[in-house]
Amino acid sequence: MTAAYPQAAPRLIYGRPDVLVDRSTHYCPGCGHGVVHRLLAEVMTELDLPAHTIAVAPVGCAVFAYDYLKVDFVEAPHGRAPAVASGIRRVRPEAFVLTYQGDGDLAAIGTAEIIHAAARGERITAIFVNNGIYGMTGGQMAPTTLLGQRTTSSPSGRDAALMGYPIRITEMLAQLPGVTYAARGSVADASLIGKLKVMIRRACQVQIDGGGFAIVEALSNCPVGWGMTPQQSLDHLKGPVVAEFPIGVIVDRGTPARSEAPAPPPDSPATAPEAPATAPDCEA
Ligand SMILES: Cc1ncc(C[n+]2csc(CCOP(=O)(O)OP(=O)(O)O)c2C)c(N)n1
Ligand code: SF4
Ligand SMILES: [Mg+2]
Repeated sequence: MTAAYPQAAPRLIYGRPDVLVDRSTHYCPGCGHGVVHRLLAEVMTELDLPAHTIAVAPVGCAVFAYDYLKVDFVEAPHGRAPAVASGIRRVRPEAFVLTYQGDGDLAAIGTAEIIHAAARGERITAIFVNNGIYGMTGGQMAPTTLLGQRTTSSPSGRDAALMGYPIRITEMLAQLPGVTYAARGSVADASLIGKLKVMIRRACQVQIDGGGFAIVEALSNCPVGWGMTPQQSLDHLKGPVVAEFPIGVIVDRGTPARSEAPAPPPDSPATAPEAPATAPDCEA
């Protein structure tokens, strides 16, 4: 006869958030997009956001994000997610508005849209997945491609004299007073993924608290576009990629009441110049 031992109640230590659809994705093995989807699903669930969320999907490998996250989605033309999100913000002031873009999408064709959405201090949360390449279209050079990196459109490696330098666009955006929060994390290992989640959570909380534009750049891997195994691509992320794109919070201006004007940058005059008493003559 076997003795009956008391059984401890099962403790769930890892589960799939309901907002993450239970299906296979189209992403290549080892791709970082799935990790970022997972973090978003966890954060949205923890902050009770899915029912109030309107997300904007990019054109790029994450174009099918709407098939994997169970929230309302709008599909934007390539690069235009911040403009679409700004429109959604105006007609649905109560919604939680999220954009998801790759580096070709956000830092190349959509440069104007992201800069002006940030300058306006749009109350949206932007997730920027920087894998240093145009993944979807076959691995062409992006503005974030490293110097020396071989791509299908820089087969001998990116040459600064011919192709310019990589753009740290998150640092550029962080200078704008409309940007409440800007940070860069990475999917390179479990510890960094945990830190990236904290950043995504903060970027979502900023919007909930009535702050301005919030952006998190996630350094991600594209093993196929980089011509590497998944493990090699993670090592590459931790080496040359992070050397060019440092990880950390770039700015966190807190979340002032919406009625307060955003703080002026440190080197600008404290007050705007006064408008002239009379309108200048405008003779054509
Ligand atoms: C207006 C327009 N221009 C160009 C394209 C072609 N195109 C589709 S995805 C893409 C680049 C995607 O790269 P990225 O945004 O970095 O996303 P990834 O696939 O790397 O995640 C381009 C140029 C398009 N679909 N629409
Ligand atoms: S091409 Fe790159 S970014 Fe696109 S799914 Fe494959 S690994 Fe991911
Ligand atoms: Mg890309």
